[in-house]
Amino acid sequence: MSITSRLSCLLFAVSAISSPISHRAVDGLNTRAVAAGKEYFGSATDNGELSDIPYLEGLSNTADFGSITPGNAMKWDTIEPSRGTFNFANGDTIVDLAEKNGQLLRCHTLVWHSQLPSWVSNGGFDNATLIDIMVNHITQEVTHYKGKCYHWDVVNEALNEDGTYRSSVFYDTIGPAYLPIAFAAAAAADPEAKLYFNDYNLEYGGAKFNAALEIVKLVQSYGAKIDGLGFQGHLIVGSTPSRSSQESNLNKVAALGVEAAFTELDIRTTTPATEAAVAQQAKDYAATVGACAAVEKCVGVTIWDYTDKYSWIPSVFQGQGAALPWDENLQKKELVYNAILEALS
Ligand code: 9MR
Repeated sequence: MSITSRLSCLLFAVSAISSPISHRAVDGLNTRAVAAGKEYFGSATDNGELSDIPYLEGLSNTADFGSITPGNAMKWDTIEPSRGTFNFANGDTIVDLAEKNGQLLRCHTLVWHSQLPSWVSNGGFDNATLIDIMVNHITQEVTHYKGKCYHWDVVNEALNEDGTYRSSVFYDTIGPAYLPIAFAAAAAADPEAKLYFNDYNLEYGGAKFNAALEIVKLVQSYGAKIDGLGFQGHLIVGSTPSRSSQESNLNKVAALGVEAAFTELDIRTTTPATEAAVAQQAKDYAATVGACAAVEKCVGVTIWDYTDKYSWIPSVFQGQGAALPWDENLQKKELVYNAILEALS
């Protein structure tokens, strides 16, 4: 343990002893993040998990989580499964939970090629009609959640790995203008929400990251509001970029006058995880969270659920997982958890 972290532990212990019990600060990921000048440390969640009471208790612990993100409840296939029919029930459940717990909400996501109903992707709409459909979807959803969403992931995963635009019904029909049109519609429906473009594999720098910076500039050039770039942060143990290179990426975002956040952080490994892998994972979490802590414009970190029990990884990457700071039995991985705490100090 470093001298500074020993000092802060000592100071915490002293202040805990000298404070009346009712005012004793509880140390956790979110309280540390806020003490470090960040806006929150958060977790994704999903409706099906909320009946798991021990899970729910952990998620609702605001010492660790000051923000939650619906993993699926606000996606197009859930919200508007057929044209003009809106189903806000699952999203409302997550909103109510955040309100009850006093947590912020990162709302996710309005325009994405995936989890998009086929009436949109295969509708054969012309440019003007698809713009109407997209703007209507955004307007209805953002208006429904007006005042509830601290952040909105307005457009998700618009890029290929080489930095070209991903083919999707939106890009193929409307062209790159679908991005500023989407951001303008979201801003009109809720001027207070912070609006993000969100994508994965931006953490490595390079072509995809540079293209994400160009998207920020594109939206700005249309005069539409964009507030932030979301780094999803689906990383790999042992291949996570260094803290300094992640800091340099975050500084490039800040130079465009917008903020940044890690929006879906998890760091996967081969399962079962070896002791060496967990030790490396702790360092990789520290590199990423530490980079955010060091750059003022990085406002917060969200992990993509907090426990391996509900991680998406094993279903998509066979033989991979153990990506989160809590294990499948909802037990904290002390090494990883403490490394994040320390990175926030
Ligand atoms: O966590 C989500 C999982 O439950 C869904 O099955 C999956 C379907 O695509 O989406 C997951 O969340 C994704 C997020 O919305 C966007 N970035 C990648 C995430 C992991 O797939």
